Amino acid sequence: MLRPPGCRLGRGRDWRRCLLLLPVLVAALWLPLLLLWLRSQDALLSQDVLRRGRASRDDWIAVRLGEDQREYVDRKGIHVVVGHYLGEAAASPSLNLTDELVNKNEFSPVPHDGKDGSPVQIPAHLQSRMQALFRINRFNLMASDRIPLNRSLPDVRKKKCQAKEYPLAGLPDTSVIIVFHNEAWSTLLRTVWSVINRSPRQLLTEILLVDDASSRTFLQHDLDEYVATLPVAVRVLRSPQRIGLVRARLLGARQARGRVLTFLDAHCECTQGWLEPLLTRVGGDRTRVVCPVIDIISDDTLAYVRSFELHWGAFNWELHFRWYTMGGTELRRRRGDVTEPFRTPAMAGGLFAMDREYFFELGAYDEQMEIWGGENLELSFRVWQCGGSVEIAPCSHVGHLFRKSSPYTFPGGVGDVLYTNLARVAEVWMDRWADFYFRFNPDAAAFRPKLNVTKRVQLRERLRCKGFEWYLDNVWPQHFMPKDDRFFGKIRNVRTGECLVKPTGKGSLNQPMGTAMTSSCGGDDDLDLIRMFVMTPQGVVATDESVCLDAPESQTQRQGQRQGEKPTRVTPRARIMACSGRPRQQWKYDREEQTLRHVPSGLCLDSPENSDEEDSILVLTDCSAAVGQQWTLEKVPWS
Ligand SMILES: [Mn+2]
Repeated sequence: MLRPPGCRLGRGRDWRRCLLLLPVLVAALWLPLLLLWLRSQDALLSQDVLRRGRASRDDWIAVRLGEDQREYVDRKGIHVVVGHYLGEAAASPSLNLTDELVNKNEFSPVPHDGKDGSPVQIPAHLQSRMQALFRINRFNLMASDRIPLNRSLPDVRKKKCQAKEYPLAGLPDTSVIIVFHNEAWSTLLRTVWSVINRSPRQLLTEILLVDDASSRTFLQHDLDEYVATLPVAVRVLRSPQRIGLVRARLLGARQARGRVLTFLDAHCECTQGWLEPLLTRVGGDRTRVVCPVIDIISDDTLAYVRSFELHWGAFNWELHFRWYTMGGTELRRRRGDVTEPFRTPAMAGGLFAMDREYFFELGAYDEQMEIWGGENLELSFRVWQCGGSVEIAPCSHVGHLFRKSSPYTFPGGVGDVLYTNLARVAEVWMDRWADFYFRFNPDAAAFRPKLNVTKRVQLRERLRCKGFEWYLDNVWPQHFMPKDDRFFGKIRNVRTGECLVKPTGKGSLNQPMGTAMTSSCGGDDDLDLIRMFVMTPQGVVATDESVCLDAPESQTQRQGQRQGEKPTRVTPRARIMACSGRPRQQWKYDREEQTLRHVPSGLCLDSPENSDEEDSILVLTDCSAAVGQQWTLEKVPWS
């Protein structure tokens, strides 16, 4: 029996000693639990992941990576993989690559390579060849070519998901549509085989491979011959000219015979049970657009790595897609059942299932969108604002090969293509927030006068879609966009005349975070987003990328509670951190005193005079009349 030392019951007065030991015992039992709880709180906070980049989009996600991918792992085991375009010159796929190399299909599987999603080890003598081949598709082509097309994968689903029954009888069938452009043979056909092997045959009407004008020779006749041998109907649809992702998907969708369209990228691997949750949700309500959880296939080793489930998709002030920690209401709503799909403000875009008729009723895609980028936000806004919903089914896991850079060429230039697409999204769907976008993103604003969006605006009117404000209020209430109910502008310290800025440094996550600081405010016409903040009626001081003014709880509590004891030496520093919706990020602005008071601790945000050399670092001190504690909120017009 467990008994504290020196406490032996049954010996007269010793019961008193036992009683004294009781609190110690209780504390000892609770300590590990408390530590666990604190860690989980920390993990919650650090799950907000995002990255600012000139032109990045969906090719990134928060992941918990395996042993083999040390280079990505931070100390919490969480990180962000970011895909971004290279400059135009660097984006050329033929850079130093001969036609012979590019057109050679070197697929030659080694029986156990990549088994169960394990990483592929390339022998030392092949390393230089491996690096040469890497440039073709911007992933480890040699590793991919060594993995059998039907490799096994781990079942990464939660236990409850694995146990869940999906009666197939009432489910709609689907056409799987895969667009490719100069894809590698092994990744394209591993995608196809993973669909064939892991989808209930009666639900899989066909697989449509849409070739967006690939030039590689093995993707022509060889591919046609190969797919004819497959046990599922697979058709290759070809576009003679490069038409881009949107129009290629439309080409596939128009040919599709299944009731549901399921879009996949050409470098995916579907895991056990991926399809049933998607079709169950679309079958239950055809206005639901349903995405799987997107896991990671490493571009270095082709290892399959499970990613987080509790993220939802949204975007930043530049309209770049981002994953953020799921909103509190949605978290609470599904606390009872982790298998429950959750709603997401936006989808990453590559992988989703949607009722075919609903897809066309809702306006399919904006055909004026070129090549790639922005179409995911366009569809997300349209679905939500026009009466549907976008959700993620946590029991459906599909791996996607994330690259660090794009191997594709962008006819017309990367910037022009992306900004034109995003400008179309803003102009049609975002109402006053389009003005905000163009005002603060001059690169995109240059394309605004050239846009012709008449047809899409007519579509919006015909479908009687709701406004963007409705979307923000109802679909993404945790958003950090400016709005009439909140302050938007610069937060200036009276003593220094400097303004609060978003940290440029990345924390252990690839996210702007760090000590809260001030720096030059710039002129009145200075619209640098680094100095722009919103302050909501709930007292959240937030800026782009969903980061918030934050005060470390442990320090502020020490400061606040130990009054009467000898004063603590720690002066808490204010921080900018992932928005969490927790009280430690709650502030109150007093218009009279011009103070920014941290609600839980009652301390004031201060730019103190004598803090060594770093006098722009902000701290929390007892509220006084100090001029360093005075702040002005300077509104900046945004629409
Ligand atoms: Mn992709």
